[in-house]
Amino acid sequence: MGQVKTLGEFIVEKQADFQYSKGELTRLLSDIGIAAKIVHREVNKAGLADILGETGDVNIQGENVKKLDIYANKQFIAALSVGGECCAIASEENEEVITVDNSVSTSAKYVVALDPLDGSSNIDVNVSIGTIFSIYRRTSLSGPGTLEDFLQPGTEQVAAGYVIYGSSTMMVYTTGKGVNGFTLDPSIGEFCLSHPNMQIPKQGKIYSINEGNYVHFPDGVKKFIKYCQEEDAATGRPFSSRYIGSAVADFHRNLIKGGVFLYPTTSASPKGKLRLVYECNPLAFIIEQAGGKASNGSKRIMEVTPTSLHQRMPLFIGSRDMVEKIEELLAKHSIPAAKAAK
Ligand code: AHM
Ligand code: MG
Repeated sequence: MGQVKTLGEFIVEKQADFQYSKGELTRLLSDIGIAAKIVHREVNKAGLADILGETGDVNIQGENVKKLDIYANKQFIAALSVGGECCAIASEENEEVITVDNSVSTSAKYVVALDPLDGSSNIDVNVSIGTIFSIYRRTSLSGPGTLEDFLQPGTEQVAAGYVIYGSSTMMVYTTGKGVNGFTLDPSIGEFCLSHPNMQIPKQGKIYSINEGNYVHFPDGVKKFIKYCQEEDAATGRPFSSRYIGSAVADFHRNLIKGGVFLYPTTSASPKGKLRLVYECNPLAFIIEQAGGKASNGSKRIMEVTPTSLHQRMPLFIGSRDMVEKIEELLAKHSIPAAKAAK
């Protein structure tokens, strides 16, 4: 076996890639790694402890909050607040931006947006869940960060990543120079580089969508589903349908094997379900760095300027050829606004 490279070693090594880097991003990523290990520990014993189950509270999205969501939220906020590199945090669990206001962080350059524990419907049933994060350089000049710091298009992301709490726990991230994956070795408590330079196949054979919503999908999406189910030797169709219902887990599988994840508009979620700032954008940054594509159906996800923190967006993300096929079918079968209004 070759030499093991830990996440800490890797991050420090890569610091040299950034001119003028003073190590702030290095510390920020390390802090996220530490919080991820703590959340991993709790997720792994969730079935044993009284931590499992719903608190009865409803979060700002109107969904029931599970206890582990709250636990994970606290851990990430604590890790990012004490590190001194982050001047504001935005979380799916908090309606407002959390400003980090202490003597160290008034000079902090970065803001972090995150979904501390995504895949809430899978927490209670021992199915993979994840954390998603996105790091921006602040646009405000000094003091605690502001809402505006988070309303930057995804193209401005400095780093983004996710942690998947699956059959093993992994952290996958990018700083805009490719994508690398680290698997947690619980025996030594370290994330170890296991998936260097991850690349998604240009054409995949998996499509991931909650097909129960079929009747509510736009026609272009319905056509794409039928396209995936047709027989065609040249493209290897029919494709496989795989849907876990945790965006991180569906994304991670498709990143490795090739495939596409779709969360279109539905009548229940007319603007899509996933959140632009801390779900769509970080995954979009990763997929592009891995050679794939992320679209809202007509536009590159990372070029959409957010107008609010918890804004939702349709998401089509994965292998390049598959996302382009969806865009083509949506363009062909969408009803022009004027005609639809009649
Ligand atoms: P959450 O933030 O409440 O966990 O919701 C996001 C999740 C994603 O992980 C997943 O892709 C999607 O919701 C599944 O939604 P659905 O149950 O409608 O298929
Ligand atoms: Mg979520």
